[in-house]
Order: sequence, then structure tokens, then C-alpha cells
Amino acid sequence: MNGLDLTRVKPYGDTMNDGMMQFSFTLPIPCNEESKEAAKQLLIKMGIEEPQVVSAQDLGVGYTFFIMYGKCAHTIDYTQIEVPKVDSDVMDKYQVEAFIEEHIKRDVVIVGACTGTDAHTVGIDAIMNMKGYDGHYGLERYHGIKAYNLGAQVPNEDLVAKAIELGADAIIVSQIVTQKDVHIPNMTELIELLESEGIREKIIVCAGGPRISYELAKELGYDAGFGTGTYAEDVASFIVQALAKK
Ligand code: B12
Repeated sequence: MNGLDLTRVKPYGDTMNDGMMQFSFTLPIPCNEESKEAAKQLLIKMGIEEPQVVSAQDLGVGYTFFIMYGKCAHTIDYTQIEVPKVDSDVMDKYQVEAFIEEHIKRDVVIVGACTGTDAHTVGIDAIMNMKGYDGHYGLERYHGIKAYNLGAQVPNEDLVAKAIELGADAIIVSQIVTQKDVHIPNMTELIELLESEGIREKIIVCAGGPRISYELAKELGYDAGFGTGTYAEDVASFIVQALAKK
């Protein structure tokens, strides 16, 4: 990769290994020379060399928004990075449809919702709605998939009841709000409910959202987790391949 030493990677700005980084943050102090100095000292404490204030904007009521540059002195050994991730092959919509026809030979039933108190519908819609997201059709458009989108603020009990009623092969859950870790007990409750109904092992359970990693989902008892930039085909590929292995 560019003749780089991958054991000592650092940020690139203008010239290789210059370590340049950009920061943006707000300090709850007025915009003046003292607050600019405070912002520089903060970056120095963070291990950043030669901090520069590029922009300091008075946000009113004693707050200042900073954009700063500085040099990162640290490096990272890229050769040692390991990230647990979904181990299925990502197929496109048409390959998923062909896979279902060849290996599953019946419709795959997927029930999805944004659960708990979370009101964000856009993520689950992006995955499930007919028109999809960013030029990638949603699950409702897939031949061989029967997709039921229950919407947002759906209690786990209702999701489980619907999954049982429809004989779902997979449940997919969206969690967008993660403030104060509200998603953790909510996601855990779903798994506990499925276990108490005795159906956890029969159903594939996936979670998604901007702060949901594969690792976190696995830790909480899910089969897989999907983060930002996910498309319907990512989760569909995982579900149909997992189903074929069952
Ligand atoms: C739109 C929006 C709203 C709208 C939602 C409208 C709607 N119908 O959905 C409204 C105004 C209602 C709203 C309300 C709130 N919001 Co809001 N909202 C947003 C915003 C701006 C965009 C979210 C969005 O639509 N993204 C676009 C979609 C396509 O992206 P996505 O959700 O990440 O989904 C993708 C992936 O994550 C993944 N994915 C998501 N779900 C799933 C599920 C599965 C199964 C799979 C496979 C993949 C997957 O695939 C999708 C496509 O790639 C974000 C900020 C941001 N820029 O992200 C804040 C944000 C999510 N909101 C936030 C907050 C705090 C709130 C409120 C609590 C504010 C308040 N104090 O009232 C309330 C929540 C109320 C509630 N009970 O939930 C915070 C959450 C912070 C946190 N870490 O928890 C954010 C990040 C803003 C912020 N920076 O503070 N919000």
C-alpha cells in the first residue's frame, strides 16, 4: 500500500506522515483570546503537537465552537488490527433472489421494527421499504422475501408476537438512539423474550444502527449487527445464507 510502513501508520494531511488532523468541538466559555488558548492547551493534553485555531465562532450565551488543526504524534500498527464482522458473502438483490430459489425454495419471512422508545424510522425504512436507500432497493422489493415493517416505537413484546404469528425466519431490529446506553436493556429484552418463548434458536435475529457493531450485537445474543452504510442486500445476504445453514 504506497510503500508505507503499515506497522506505523499516522494521519496524512499534505505530506506523508505529517500527522495532520482536524478537530471540531464546542467549549462552554466565551469566544476570546483566553478561550482560544484554552482550546490549544486542550489539544496539547490530547497529545496533539502545534495546535492551531483555524476558526473560533461565538455561539452566543458564553459558548464557542472551534475548528482546529494539529499534528498527531502517535502511530498505529495496522497489521495488528482485527475487527469481528459478518462472515457471509454479500450478494446483490438478484443473487439473493436466486439463492432463495435454489437453496431455500420458499418465501423467507422477515419482520422488522425500530423498537423500544426509539422513534427513528428512517434506518429501518432504508433497509425494508420498497424504494430502499441510496439506489439500493429495500427488502419489500425482493422476490422470495416477505418483509413486514412494523415501524418505530414498537415494544419487544409486539415484535415477538408478530414474528410468531407470521412464522418469521428472521427478526431485524433498528436502534438509533444510544444515549445513556438505552439500547442495551432494550436489545437484551428482545433476546430474553425469544428465549422465554423457546424460539430464539429457530429465528435469525439481526440488529442495525449507526452505533451498532457486529461485535456488540453478538455480545447481546444477536446473530449479526450492521452499522452505517448498510444496504438491504447486506442483511438479506446474511439472513439467507444463515437460513440455508440451519
Ligand atoms: C431524522 C432524525 C430524527 C427525526 C426522526 C424522524 C424519523 N421518522 O425517523 C426526529 C426529529 C423525530 C428525531 C428525534 C430524536 N432524535 Co434524532 N436524529 C435524526 C438524524 C438527524 C438523522 C437520522 C437518520 O434518519 N439517518 C439516516 C438513516 C438512513 O441512517 P441510519 O439511521 O444510521 O440507518 C442506516 C444504518 O445505521 C443502518 N441501519 C439502521 N437501522 C438498521 C436496522 C437493521 C436491521 C439493519 C440491517 C441496518 C440498520 O442502515 C441504514 C442505512 O444505511 C440523526 C442525526 C444523524 N445525522 O444521524 C439524529 C439523532 C439520531 N437523533 C438523536 C436524538 C438524541 C433524538 C431525540 C432523543 C432528540 C430529543 N431530545 O428529543 C429524539 C428521539 C425521540 C425518540 N423517542 O426516539 C441523536 C441520537 C444520539 C444518540 N447517540 O443516541 C442523533 C444522532 C442526533 C445527535 N447528534 O444528537 N430525530
